[in-house]
This record gives sequence, C-alpha cells and structure tokens, in this order.
Amino acid sequence: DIKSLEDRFNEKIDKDIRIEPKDWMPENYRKTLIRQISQHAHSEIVGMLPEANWITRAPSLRRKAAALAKVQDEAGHGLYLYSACETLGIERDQLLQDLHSGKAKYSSIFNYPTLTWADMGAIGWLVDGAAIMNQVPLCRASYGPYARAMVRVCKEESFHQRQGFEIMLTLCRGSEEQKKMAQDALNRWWWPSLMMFGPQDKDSTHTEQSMRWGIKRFTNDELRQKFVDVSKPQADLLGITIPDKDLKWNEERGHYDFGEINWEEFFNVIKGNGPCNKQRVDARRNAYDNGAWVREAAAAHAEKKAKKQQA
Ligand code: FAQ
Repeated sequence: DIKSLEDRFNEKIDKDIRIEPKDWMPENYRKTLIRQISQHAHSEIVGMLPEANWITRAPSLRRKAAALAKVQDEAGHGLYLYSACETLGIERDQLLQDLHSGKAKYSSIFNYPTLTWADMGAIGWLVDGAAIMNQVPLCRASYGPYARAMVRVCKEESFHQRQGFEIMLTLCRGSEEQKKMAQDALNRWWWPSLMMFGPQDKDSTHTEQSMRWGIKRFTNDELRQKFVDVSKPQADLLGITIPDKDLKWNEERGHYDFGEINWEEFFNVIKGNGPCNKQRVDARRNAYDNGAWVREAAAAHAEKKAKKQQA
C-alpha cells in the first residue's frame, strides 16, 4: 500500500540511496524535480543566446573556437537535462511548450544583454562560477538521472569558468581601455550573478522541502555566501573592484559581509519583465518554429526505415 511505499521511499532518502526512474516516488517529489530540472534545461538552452551574440565578433580565431565550443557544450547540457527530465514521465514537447508560453521559468541571469566582449569574460568567470557553486552539490541529488547528468555538466562548466577568468585576466593586463571594459562588465554582472542563487532563504518556497528530499544540499543563502567568499580574492587578483561598498571581511563569521540585493529587480526579471526576456523567448520560439521541417523530416525518415525493416 501507499504507506509502505512511502516508508520505503523515505528510508532510501534517509540512507542516501538514489531514487531511480522506475522507483515509487511521491507525486510532489516528481513535480518538484520536473520543475527544477526543466528550468535548469531551459536555462542552458536560453543561456546559449547571450554568448552566441559574440561568436561572430570574437577578437581572435582562438577566442572564436573557444566561444563556439562553449555554446555547443551548453546545448549538450540542455539536451542531457531534458533527457533526465523525461525519465520522470513528461514529454520534451510539453516542456518546450511551457517555456514558449512563459509558464516555465529559466534562470534570471540570461535576461541581461551582452554589450561588450568583456561580458564573455564576466559570464564565464561569474555566471559559470555561480553555476558550478550551485551544481556541484547537485551531483549528490537524490534523483539518480539528475545527479549523474550533473557530474559531466560540472566538469565542462569548470572549464568554462576558467576560460572566462582567462579572458578577464587578459583584459585586466591589457590597455587602460581594456581594463575599463573588464570593470564595466563586472559592474553589470555582479549583482545579477548573486541573484542566480534564488530568493533569500526566508522567501524561498521550495528550499525546505527540497533539502528534506535531498534534492538541494545547501540553501540559496549558503551557496550565495560561498560564491561571494571565493569571488572577492579573484577580483583582487584581477585588480578590479566588486561594485559593493558594503563588501567587507567579517572576522567573527569567517565570511565576507555584503550589501543588500535589489530583490525588486530579481522578482521583476523572473516575472518576465527583465531587459531581454521578450527577446530571449521570441528567439527560442522562432528557432522551434523554424526547426519544424527538420523534426518532420526526421520522423518521416524513421517511419520509412521502420517500414523497410518490417518488409
Ligand atoms: N531565476 O523556492 P526557490 C546555467 C524561482 S546555470 C529564475 O528558492 P528552488 C549554466 C524558482 O524557480 C542556471 N527563477 O526555488 C550556464 C521558484 O519559482 P517556481 C541554471 C528563479 O527551485 C552558464 C521561485 O523562484 N541553474 O544555466 C531563480 O528551490 C553560463 C522560488 O525560488 C539551475 O537551474 C532564478 N535565478 O531554488 C549556461 C540549477 N531562483 O518554480 C550558459 C538548478 C529562483 O515555484 C552560460 N536549480 N527562481 O515558479 C536550482 O538549484 C534551484 O532551482 C534554484 C532555485 C537554486 C535556482
């Protein structure tokens, strides 16, 4: 009966035994995973757009090759995650419809524009840096397919982070103008990067339950603090300044204190009113519509092949 199934599920969670697709799971556990994994997949795919904007204008062949590879990696992460999500009994087409209709969210960070080449550095350094901070613990998430997908994703993400930091380092060791570009990119990406970790714990609807289920291993505020703590020395090494006058080492806490995040901006962006929300969703919708003939051709081909095999 349901009670013993639920007991068995809870026992596995308590013992850190992975939940697999064919195992019984509470309906809300399934729903929470579909919500989080699909949001994550959408973020990877929408996240290709801000950087793709610079592939044709990369300053050298080497930079162009790296940018192309990074954006391709993100496509791979998205497909990986859609597959993990499908193991929960939902169709990819449904997930895409929810993205296109605005029902499903994707990370707030990808609703900001990439104005200069330095943004490619800042995204790699900060956005991928924040992504890793959040995703390394997800390698231990209780749902098997999600946790396993995260292992590979994190390896690639850490390479992305380093290539971003190296772009920043090159700019910061360059001309006055290049250093200014790097500072300007840090100024624009710092606060939105902190927002990636989600609302403060006191305002987070899902954290408590997701921690109990072993989906999340740290709270939003804990991960945000870790990110601030590792980023400050990196900014010092680059010789640029984090745009927060309240950022200060707190000896007692053993952490950096930092200023108040503009939560009004965050909630506004996740409601669909950020600088690029409309542009991003339009781009995804157009790509889907323009790709219809490919999907139709692939389906027709598969059908023909199946018929041939039968004959
Ligand atoms: N943006 O109760 P919580 C990448 C929503 S990295 C938009 O705290 P939860 C790699 C949340 O969905 C970025 N919405 O929620 C890359 C919920 O709304 P709902 C993707 C946000 O789930 C790098 C509501 O607020 N990474 O793509 C955000 O427990 C460079 C209440 O929040 C992941 O998705 C936000 N920032 O914690 C690609 C990681 N924060 O659904 C290209 C996996 C919160 O009830 C270039 N996800 N919301 O309507 C997670 O770890 C979690 O889902 C959190 C949010 C931590 C994001």
